[in-house]
Amino acid sequence: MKFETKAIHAGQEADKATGATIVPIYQTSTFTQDAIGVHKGYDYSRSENPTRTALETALASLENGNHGLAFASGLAAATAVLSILKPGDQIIATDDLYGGTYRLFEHVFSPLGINVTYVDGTNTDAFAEAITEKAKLIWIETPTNPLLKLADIEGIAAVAKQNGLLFAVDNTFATPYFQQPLNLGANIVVHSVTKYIAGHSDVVGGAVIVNDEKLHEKIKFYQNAAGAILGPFDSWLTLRGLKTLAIRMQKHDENAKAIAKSLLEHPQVLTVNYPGLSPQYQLAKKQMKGFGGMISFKIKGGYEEAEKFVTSLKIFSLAESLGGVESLVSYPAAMTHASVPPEERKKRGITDNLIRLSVGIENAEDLLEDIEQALAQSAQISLVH
Ligand code: P1T
Repeated sequence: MKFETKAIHAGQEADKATGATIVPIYQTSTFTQDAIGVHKGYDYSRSENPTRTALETALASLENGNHGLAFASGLAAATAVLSILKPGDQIIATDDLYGGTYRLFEHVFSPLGINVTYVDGTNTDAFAEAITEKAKLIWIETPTNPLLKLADIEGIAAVAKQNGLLFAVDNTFATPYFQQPLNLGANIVVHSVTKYIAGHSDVVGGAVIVNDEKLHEKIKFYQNAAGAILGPFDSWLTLRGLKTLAIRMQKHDENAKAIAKSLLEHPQVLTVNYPGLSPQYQLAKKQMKGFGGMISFKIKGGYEEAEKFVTSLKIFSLAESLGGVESLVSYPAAMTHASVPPEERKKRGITDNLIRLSVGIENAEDLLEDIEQALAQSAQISLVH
């Protein structure tokens, strides 16, 4: 089966009990047993729930993996992966990351003795150079949040393999429609399903997809033992969103291409970060089937110009998150990456004039017009300065 068909059918057979064509929301905490320990495969919804199983099966299928696990958020999914580490272990991670992932590394796992070394993810050799005898896991985002930098998945997978490390890829920005890290040698794929996978800004959820049986067993054990599972209704909403992932991603991609191009040509814009216009374009072409719907750019000026731009937009909402059908704008320094200390932000290029767009699937001309008028408003501030 091809991607579009799997998104609609994998794990989503007609309901065995009733024939319901669409997977029902099994809104139940527990399952009645015929005798002690005799049941129909489900006993308690933290351990397993049929609606969640359908989603987990579908996600595994789309990432070309053997096993999927769904969690209460993207960060809960990341936590479940990190649970396989022990005090003293080292993680090597890309230095451009979602601020919440950085916070999880620095303020939850680092105090437990799990240390993270950050490297420039665009430089594959940097991963090899950072490895100590304590290294256990390489963790990357590609494209990264918020600077849309790329890391070479195949190259880093080779480094991980040579050194006996596990390799996890947060595939939230690209989605399996555009990039399939397990096919390129990664061991673990992580998602914030809150974003493109669910796609309608109405669910917070996460997922982990793996091939290896033992790894699956460990993470599934943690899922049940720690309990941050995705509930039945959120699993169902995510399944519903997933059915249109392919067609949504095509439109996100088409709209973002048009917007990135127009930003690049605009005198009020200094730089544009977008895989399709990046110095890493060849790598993007090699490992991605499309560039996605995310763009970040530096506006001429500083905080005031950026603020004027984000508050002048009429169609784009000023909001955290990304990947929904509606366009969003965010200001990383004070929103998604506020948990990264100011000096670290500066070092990493998350400056006061950086703006991030999650380009939705509205009409491209409407979006271009909206950006044009907001840039004109921002230019007025520059004139005053
Ligand atoms: O919000 P949550 O579902 O827990 O997912 C965390 C997460 C993980 N990985 C990436 C790449 C992410 O972008 C996120 C969440 N990001 C935002 C909320 C944001 O606006 O960037």
